[in-house]
Amino acid sequence: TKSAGRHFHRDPQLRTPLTLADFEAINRLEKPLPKNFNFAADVLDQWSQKEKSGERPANPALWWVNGKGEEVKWSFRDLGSLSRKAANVLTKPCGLQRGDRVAVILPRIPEWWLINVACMRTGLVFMPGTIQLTRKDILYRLQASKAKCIVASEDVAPAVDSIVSECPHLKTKLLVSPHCWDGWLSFQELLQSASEEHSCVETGSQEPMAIYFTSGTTGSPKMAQHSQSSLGIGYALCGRYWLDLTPSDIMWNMSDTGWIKAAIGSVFSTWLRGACVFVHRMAQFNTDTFLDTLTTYPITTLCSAPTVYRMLVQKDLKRYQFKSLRHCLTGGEPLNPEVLEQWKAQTGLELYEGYGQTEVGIICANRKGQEIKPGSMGKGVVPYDVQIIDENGNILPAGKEGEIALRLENTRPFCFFSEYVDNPEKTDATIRRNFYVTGDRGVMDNDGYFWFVGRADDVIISSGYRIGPFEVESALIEHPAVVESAVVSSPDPVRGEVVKAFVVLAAPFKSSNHEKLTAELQDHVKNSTAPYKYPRKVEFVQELPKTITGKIKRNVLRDQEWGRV
Ligand code: BCO
Repeated sequence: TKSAGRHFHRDPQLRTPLTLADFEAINRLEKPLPKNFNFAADVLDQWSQKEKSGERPANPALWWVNGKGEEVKWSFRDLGSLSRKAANVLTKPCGLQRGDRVAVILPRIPEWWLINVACMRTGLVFMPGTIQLTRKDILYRLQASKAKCIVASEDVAPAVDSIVSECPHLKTKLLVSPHCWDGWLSFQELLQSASEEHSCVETGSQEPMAIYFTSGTTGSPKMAQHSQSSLGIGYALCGRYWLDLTPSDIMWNMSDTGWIKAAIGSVFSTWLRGACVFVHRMAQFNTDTFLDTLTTYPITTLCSAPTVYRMLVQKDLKRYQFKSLRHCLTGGEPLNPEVLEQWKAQTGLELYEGYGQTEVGIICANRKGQEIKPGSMGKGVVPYDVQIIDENGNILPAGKEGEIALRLENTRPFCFFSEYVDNPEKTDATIRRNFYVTGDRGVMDNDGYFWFVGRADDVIISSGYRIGPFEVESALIEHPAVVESAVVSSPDPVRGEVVKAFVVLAAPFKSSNHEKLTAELQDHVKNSTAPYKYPRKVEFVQELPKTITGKIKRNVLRDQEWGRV
């Protein structure tokens, strides 16, 4: 039944539902994209129906633990009713309207999933951010996006309060906490009294759904915008062939809520397949907690960054019995073949690496059942036509190194990001002739497997984080000891690569104790911008290599670090 305006009453029994087979066919480009699509109504509510009719096994939709004895288990039906209440919180007391942007900075707590689904139900644009963000990072995000609302936990609420006067577009602050704070609406309180009746918005397939901030070589992070279908339909085949999920599976993807990896592994792929999303709160990463969790809970499928596996294989894994674990995945940075071999030797399980980007999702993956070539990131995934190209957009033959690119037909693939918001130049710069260029270099072998070589630009990939050197240099220059700096990647046995800063000191600091000054600069960066970006290595130099026009040659320093000179 149609109600006022563009809102429909989405009773899943009254409309012909799209099936998982339909979503897969759309990904294979065998079926057109539907005009309208809403993940909450078209996927989650359908699983809720299947749960009710006994067509889905009794497996929670969300299973959250905090390691301190607290646990939350929601069925799809629970998720449905709670997210409808949350949707009413966002539209009524928060006064938000379809298309408004909402910054969501929460740790791994169940409310993050509720707010995410509530944004889908109301057509709000969800903008997740890690709780490592500092006041300066949050200010930039709120100003650049003109967000109308911020949903935050106590971890970042003081930082938000310190900059809120500089954000004229921000109307509402919603706090997720058992406590009340001055100037903030309380999510928990409002949720309790909210109605369960909510009509899901009929969103267009191409309507914006989420914005992810992503770092580049220059400037502040860009806003990569995704549509309802790029995230909501685009991972159907990934969930089947890479993650190998069924409704009986329990998937633990450890990624922080701020990254697209959380969307892929802890929302869209997993729920498209009707599997259970498992979450551990784990405020601070710890290998013992990690391994205990795998032995305690019947987790069948695990996804974590290669850095985590590098840390885990240093333990005696034979002491642990992962009773239910059957499928392990990794991505976000390159996996070294030795770690794959060690993990397999100690656990008997393969490690299936995938490769992707915030902008376009999963590009290459090792499909379950396909031969794994250790060190390779697998083959291109449907519907992408992955190629290695040169600087003029010509396809290079197997064995030749070049840029990893996706061939474009007449239209932009629906699973692509739609644009960098307010930045047409940067959006256009991703296209070279009829290719989308990833900015990564690689090689394809004769069997169609892709091998990662490195970034084509100055971006640093450390522990799975994408770090822009400019962001770290901008933080360093704020310190009085720093005249100028150059930030590059440097090899690291555990984190793959780390951030290294070459720093030219101001005269009064030249004779300072270097060890103390290093620690001071590291703390300074951690306070200025998200701490994961801090330079784990610092070297003080007299001058930086420059071009005749005065531009710092980061590549010279990077080559020096990687022994390429
Ligand atoms: O290692 P340190 O102790 O020296 O420094 C750590 C923290 O202690 C510190 N820190 C955090 N909060 C702080 C703070 N310092 C001061 N004040 C605070 N409030 O900062 C450093 C943060 O580093 P970290 O996050 O790497 O921490 P940790 O504990 O070593 O974690 C290790 C990993 C592996 C668990 C973590 O690095 C990680 O989660 N990496 C994966 C990132 C990821 O998910 N990437 C995927 C991106 S999406 C994508 O790639 C697209 C694919 C399709």
